Order: sequence, then structure tokens, then C-alpha cells
Amino acid sequence: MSAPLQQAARALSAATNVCVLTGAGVSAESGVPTFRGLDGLWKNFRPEEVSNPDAFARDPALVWEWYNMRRDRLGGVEPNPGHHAIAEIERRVDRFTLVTQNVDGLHAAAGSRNVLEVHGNIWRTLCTGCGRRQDRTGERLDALPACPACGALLRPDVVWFGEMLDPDLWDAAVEAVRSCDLFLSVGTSAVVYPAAGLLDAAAGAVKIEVNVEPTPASARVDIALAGRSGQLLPLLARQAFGLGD
Ligand code: BV8
Ligand code: ZN
Repeated sequence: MSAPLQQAARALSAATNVCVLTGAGVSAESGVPTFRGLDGLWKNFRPEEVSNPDAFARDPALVWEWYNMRRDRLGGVEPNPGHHAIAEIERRVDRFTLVTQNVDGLHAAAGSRNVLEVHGNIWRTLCTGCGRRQDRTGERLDALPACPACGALLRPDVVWFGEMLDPDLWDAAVEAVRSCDLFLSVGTSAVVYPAAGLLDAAAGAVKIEVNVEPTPASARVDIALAGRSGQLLPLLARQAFGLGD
């Protein structure tokens, strides 16, 4: 057991109020491609073409092609040991908040309860006409899905570049980070704001990062653990809470 991992486990076992921030690197362990990795989702579709409102206004069919491809690829994908370790940590500490940039719903599927999906959820649709939100988990949607209530064009209920995050979710995330005594950033490239700025709001906390490579956050944390989330998170939880194998 490396010294940093031991140090991180000691900090976790002493923590009473934990805030975890996750990114695509946690779902990567379930086979879900990340955004900026080599096999990344943005290999064929550039972010500016598919992840902003202007792109949707210009070519909704292209944006839906990308989201329907991602929804289809998520079909049958299961949470991995990293997701389950985060759910276990939540069960073991007094106060816990999970802030996720992931839109795939895998944290809830693993049993995480207090989850703030600050970038939305790919399974939900939002009507551009009447504003209805609908859970369309597992369904195959049309190339240009129409609202069952008003007939207007639906969009994925996710936050695109240039769009505001849900103010209530964001306020809850900032409050959770400000009040936590341990902040754990896992599997995020820490380049998308405002989520990447949460680390700097965790003033009084022990700050830990888990990532396979250094990120702009690595120099701002107390403990940077290099490795895969699906391996390090279960190790961390076992070491911190003396969980059996
Ligand atoms: C906002 C949609 C206020 C959901 C996404 C200029 C004009 C306009 C805005 C801006 C601007 N300049 C800056 C901004 C702000 C902008 C921003 O931050 N841009 C960056 C890129 C410069 N942010 C916004 O626009 C946000 N809104 O600021 O509103 C505002 C309003 C108007 C004008 C200005 C400001 C909205 C941000 C949300 C954007 N939506 N996606 C979806 O389709 O999924 S972003 C996209 O990136 C995803 O949401 C994703 O969650 C997010 C972050 O990516 P990561 O999760 O970190 O994934 P990534 O692939 O990058 O990295 C994976 C990491 O995992 C890597 O580090 C890798 O090493 C690691 N890893 C891989 N495998 C493993 C692993 N780690 C461990 N184990 C493994 N096995
Ligand atoms: Zn509608």
C-alpha cells in the first residue's frame, strides 16, 4: 500500500463530511468513452459541433445523432467497482455529497443517494416548447424526437457549453464543498468550469485526486493518487473502513 494511499485512507477514515466530484474517468471503468481521451467521444464529433445550444439550433439532427449514439452505447452498461466504492463511502460517513459531471446515471444505479448531476442526465429529455422534462431511460428516441405533450422538438436534458448550470444544484454543490472536511476529485480532467473550480472552494478540507494522469488540479490537492478509479477507490474504501475483501 503506497504511502499516499495510506495517508488518503487515514484522512477518509477521520472525515465526517465528504464531498466527491466525479468525471468521465469513473465511468470509463465501465467501458464508457471519456470526452478528451484517445478513444474520446469527441474524436468524430467536435464539442463545438454537438455540445452547445447554437450547434443544436443549427443542426439538431447531428446533435441527436451524437446523443442517441451515446444513449445506445450506455444500454446494458453496469456500474463498476469505483461507482460502488463511492456508494460505500457514502454509507460509512456522517455527511456525504456526490457532485458528478457525468450524465449517464451510473452513480445512482450503483446506490449513491445524494447525487448532484450538475451537467444533467442523458436519459432525460427537455421540451424546447413546453419545458417538460421526461425520464426516457433505456428508450430509443427518434432522430428528431417530438414532445408527446406539445409536439415541439425535444433536447437532451444536459448542460451545454455556454449554458448555466441549474442554480439549485450548483448552490448545493458549492455549499457541500465549502462545508466538507474531505474533498475527493476522481476521473476528471478539471478543465470544465464552473465544476473544475469547486476544488478551490474546498478551503478547509483535505483535498485528494484520483486520476490516471496529472491534471491542472493535481498541483492544488494535498494527495494526488495516480491510478485507475476502479482499482484505487475500492482500495481506499477498504483501507479507510476496514472492509473485508
Ligand atoms: C457556464 C454536456 C456560465 C453534457 C459538457 C467561453 C465561452 C463560453 C463559456 C466558456 C468560455 N470559456 C470558458 C467557458 C466556460 C465553459 C468551460 O469551462 N469551457 C472550458 C472547456 C474552457 N463552461 C461552460 O460553458 C459551463 N457553463 O460556464 O455557464 C456561462 C454562461 C455563458 C457564457 C459563459 C459562462 C457549462 C459546462 C458544461 C458543459 N457540458 N457536456 C454531456 O454531453 O455530457 S462538458 C463535458 O466535459 C462533460 O459534461 C464532462 O462531464 C465535462 C468534463 O469532462 P470530464 O468528465 O473531466 O471528462 P474528460 O474526458 O475531460 O476527462 C476524463 C478524465 O478522466 C481525464 O483526466 C483522464 O485522465 C481520467 N481518466 C480516464 N480514465 C480513467 C481516468 N481516471 C481514473 N481512472 C480511469 N480509468
Ligand atoms: Zn412540449
